[in-house]
Order: sequence, then structure tokens, then C-alpha cells
Amino acid sequence: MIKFIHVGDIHAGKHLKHKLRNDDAEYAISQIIDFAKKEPLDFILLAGDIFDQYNPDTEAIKIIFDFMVRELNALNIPIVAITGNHDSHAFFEGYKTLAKYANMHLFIKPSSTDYTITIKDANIICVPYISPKIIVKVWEESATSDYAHKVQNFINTIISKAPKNKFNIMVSHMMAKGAIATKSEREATISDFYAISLENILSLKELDYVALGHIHRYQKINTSVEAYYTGSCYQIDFNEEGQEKYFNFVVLEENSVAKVEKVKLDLKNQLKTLTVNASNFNIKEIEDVKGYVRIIIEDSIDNTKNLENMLKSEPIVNKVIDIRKSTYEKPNLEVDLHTIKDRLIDFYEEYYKAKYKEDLPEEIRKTFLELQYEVEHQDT
Ligand SMILES: [Mn+2]
Repeated sequence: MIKFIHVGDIHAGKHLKHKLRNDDAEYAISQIIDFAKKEPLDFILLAGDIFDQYNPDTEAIKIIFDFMVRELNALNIPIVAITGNHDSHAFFEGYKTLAKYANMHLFIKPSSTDYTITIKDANIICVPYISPKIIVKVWEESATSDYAHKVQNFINTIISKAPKNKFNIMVSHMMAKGAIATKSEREATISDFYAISLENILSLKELDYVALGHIHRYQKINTSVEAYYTGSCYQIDFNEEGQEKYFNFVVLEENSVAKVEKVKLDLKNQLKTLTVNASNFNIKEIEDVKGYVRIIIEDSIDNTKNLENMLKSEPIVNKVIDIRKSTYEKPNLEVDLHTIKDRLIDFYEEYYKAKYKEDLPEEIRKTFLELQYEVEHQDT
């Protein structure tokens, strides 16, 4: 018999607007440790996006490599971890040897030679996040086949040639076809282009359990193997508002299907969006939220200004982390078009704010500037 925990995206070091969410990550991990103290485990699987940033802050590093690793090492429970699309390979390489001495086994780059670890009667196949850039390096295949096809074949092959044990598991950070995303995963990496069809990975049937990371909503994938996303460990951003969070406690016994227990995580902070105007505004309602609030103001310009001032003062200033407005003062558009050529992005920003009631996202700013460049350099 094998008993283990499957933990999804931790995202230590996440900033939501100006709020650092390390206390949320630490609180989730402390519950996993409490569980491990009561239930003897053979190992813990971390399915990637351990950190939110390529260069995590010191506190985030301490939460993972001091608090979590130390506590689990004291319990003599090995950690098997892979990188996600948010994790830096270079950063983890720096910890690889040290981590091993603390019973944490890091699988950092996708590999067709070094990707398995055996713990007791279980073989664990480790597939870190595979970027389109990396797949062409680790997997030689006809240039014409697309990303998903290449990744499917790569995974199929490494499972087939992996040594077999009484129990066989895979941990992978990927977008599985049919999974329901939450939009907090990074839009581009959850598109159809990235969607891996588990049905097309025939050797998956040899596995007893597939531990997935990347998608932030808890779900079982509709396929012929036991494949789960356990989701993020706390509500990462407002796309995850109202979601409950979990990890899986899995028991594997010979000749039977994996027993999967969905274990609920208590949340340090809930995220909540409130739409207010001068007549329904209620400070108490905001104070009562156990967590952080996003406010959408729907009122006249004058009332909006007053409400904004109230939201930015005590006692709620620390709870309100995002204010959006439905009314803006009209930008001055009476300009000579020739003179704004150099400031086109500023005007687009104003337009975007007025239309979508939010700041221009960095991705769109980049695209805008690229397009502008293309248009201006068309003839050359
Ligand atoms: Mn993630």
C-alpha cells in the first residue's frame, strides 16, 4: 500500500495588486503539514508553480525551503516536486543538491533520460512544464507536428520506457484538454494550442494516478485513468473568488482503483468583489469580509470621488486592494492627430480604461506597441 498527498499550485511569493500573499501560502502549507503529522505518508507530490515569480522574495523562499522542507523532513516524508510555468529553472538548479539532502527531489527540466524516482513500491514519473521552446530540444520529431502532438508523444514514450513498479504514478504541470480553467493561470498557456489530450497518451493506462498542476480549479479529468487537478492552494486572484481549495490524499492498493480523498483547505483570506454606489455603500459590509475586497463603483463622477476617498481611508484601506470605476472624466480628445503620434499608447490607455473600467494590461500594451511599430515600418 502507498499513501501520498498531491498538492497543486502553491504560488509562494504571489502579489495581488500591492498585497503579498505569502501568509495565504504559508497557511495552506501548515494545514498540509498538520495532515501529515496525523496520517503516515510515503511522500508528497508538488505539481509545479511552487513559486509565483522567477525570482521569489526571501519570505517566499523561506516558506518553501525552510518551513515546508524542514517540517516534512522532520517527519521523514520525502517531497517530489516538478517546476511549473511560473518557476525558474535556474533558480531551482541552485537548490537541487541542497534540497536532495533534505529529502526534496526536484525535477526541473523536462527530460527523456532523468525523470523517474522510486519511493517504496511506487515509481513516480516526473514531467515538469514543457514550453514550446523546450519541446523541440528534448523531443526530435517532424517539424510539422504541433506542440500538443509533440508533448503527447513525448509523454507516451517516457511512460512506456519507464521502469515499472507495483504502483506507477505521474506528476505533470500541463494544460489537459477538457479541463476548466479559472483565467488566473496566465491566459496564453491555457489556450487550445497548449491543450494536451490525455486520451491520446495510450501508455497513461499503465498508471495508477496522474497528479496534475497548472489549472487552478479542483477537478477530475474525464479520461480512462485517475487524473486530477487539485488546483491552487488559496484564491490566487479575483478570478478564483468564491472557490474552495483542496489537496488530494491518495491511497493505492494492489488490484484496486486509487482511493482519492479530497481534503479541503481552510482559507486565510477570501476574495470578494462588491459593486457600490453612494446610496448602498456600507463600510460594515467591507469590514466583515474575511479577506480582501475589490470594489466596483457605479455612480456619478462626484460621488465616485467621494467613495474613492472613503475606500482609501481607515478602517478599510487595508482590505480594499482594487478599485474600479464605471465613470471617468472624459479625456480631452480635441487634439491635432499629428501631434499625438508619439503618444498613441497614452491615448489608447485612456480609451481602454474608459471602455473596460480597468488598467491596460501589460500584455496588451506590449502588443499595441508592437503593432504600432509594424505599421510605422511597413514600407521598409
Ligand atoms: Mn499556476
